[in-house]
Amino acid sequence: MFEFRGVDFMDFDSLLSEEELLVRQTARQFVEDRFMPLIKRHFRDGTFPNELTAPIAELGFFGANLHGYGCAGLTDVEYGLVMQEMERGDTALRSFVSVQSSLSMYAIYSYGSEDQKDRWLPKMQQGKAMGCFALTEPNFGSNPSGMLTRAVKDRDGYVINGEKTWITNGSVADIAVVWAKIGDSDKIQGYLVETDRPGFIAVDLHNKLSMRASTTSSVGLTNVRIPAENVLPGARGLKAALGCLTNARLGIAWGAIGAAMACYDCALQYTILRKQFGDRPIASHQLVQNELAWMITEITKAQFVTLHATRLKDQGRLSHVHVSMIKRNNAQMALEVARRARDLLGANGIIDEYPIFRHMCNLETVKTYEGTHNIHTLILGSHVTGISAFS
Ligand code: TGC
Ligand code: FAD
Repeated sequence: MFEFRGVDFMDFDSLLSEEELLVRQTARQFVEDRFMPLIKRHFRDGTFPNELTAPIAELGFFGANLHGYGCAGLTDVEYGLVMQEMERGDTALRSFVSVQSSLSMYAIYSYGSEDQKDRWLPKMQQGKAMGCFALTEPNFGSNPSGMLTRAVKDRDGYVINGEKTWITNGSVADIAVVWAKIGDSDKIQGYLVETDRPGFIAVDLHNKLSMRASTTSSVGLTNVRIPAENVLPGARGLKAALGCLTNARLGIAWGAIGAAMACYDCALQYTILRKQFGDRPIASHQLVQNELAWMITEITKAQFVTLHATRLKDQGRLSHVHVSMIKRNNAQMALEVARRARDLLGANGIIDEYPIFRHMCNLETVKTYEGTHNIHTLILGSHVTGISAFS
């Protein structure tokens, strides 16, 4: 309904290069022209617009900050700006791109053999093969080190048994990055499992009230045989899986800013137009201005800290604890912006003519996945005190 103009209170754009501004504009235009006309229907129907896979690939957004294998080789800031614009559209769109790029392709890129990279990365970049990242299990979410899935050495490969759940794009994927324990040991290893192998089944989870436009599946692995060359040679230990999460969490931090911008922008425009108590716009009331002032302050703080963190990553100086701080902060910030924006629209805040309630529902997931708010609190707490709350 409203045209999105971007949110820049403190000349944030002056910190971006011409190339970064161009990448953001390209992503923004794509979301505006191709995605926004579709999202309301897909959110209602609980479906993802799969026809956008090819255009997303053509724009170079899959694996955009990886180098070689046909990937665009964007900087981390450019990639972050793409994530921001995708989630300004909907979290499902950002998840679609980031599970493919930051989790699945990144796992192959960082831990795969040259053969694995040559086989999968060009196809994934072109959107001709989709990936998923299967870590979470029904009884092991925040604590993946307890996972029950096992890969047992067979003559010429491995046999995998286990169950994974809440897997984004599980039923869409051609290739699954599956994390499993080796034999009887507690050692974790990453494996590539083609989803057409006998014994692999993905069943979609329906009736979600959040992320309705995202495909989320449970994955069963029953005696799934894979050859030895499907082991991701560098993906040893939970640390390897956590490395992928660090990579994706940075994109989530950028994405949350996009969702917050969409909610703020909508609430600002609405409160200026909406009149109550005579001819005064509701934006003229002090209590309403208090909400808008809070939102623009929090969005602006998040923009600057996230940009700084991402420049540190480009320089190889970002730690996973820094990433925990901004994922935790930005997800919570965006959720709170969405809740306050929803309130400012009154009854109109609860219908899908406006994007706010949809973002608000999605952001409940953003607060939970890729490490819950509590888990990131404890990662930070452990770092600053030197005392782990996990053990
Ligand atoms: P812990 O002993 O703390 O760590 C084991 C080793 O890993 C290192 N490490 C990390 N390395 C890179 N990145 C990170 N984020 C890391 N966190 C820890 C650590 O230094 C250690 O190294 P070393 O050399 O000393 O061995 O491991 P723990 O078992 O105690 O677990 C810690 C905990 C709870 C923080 C971790 O398990 C965790 O982050 N849990 C949250 C689980 C999670 O985030 N799951 C996400 C699933 S994927 C998903 O949600 C996708 S949604 C995507 C979408 O749709 O967009
Ligand atoms: P739990 O771990 O059971 O946590 C429940 C509550 O207990 C939370 O509030 C948590 O913070 C709290 N809690 C747990 N332990 C502690 C503690 N030690 N101290 C304090 N509080 C604690 N996973 C994948 O592997 N791949 C995917 O692609 C993927 N996509 C997802 C998509 C969606 C839409 C959703 C909702 C989830 C997805 N997930 C995926 C799973 C996600 O990563 C997990 O849901 C998340 O890690 C939390 O695990 P859990 O849901 O089992 O919650």
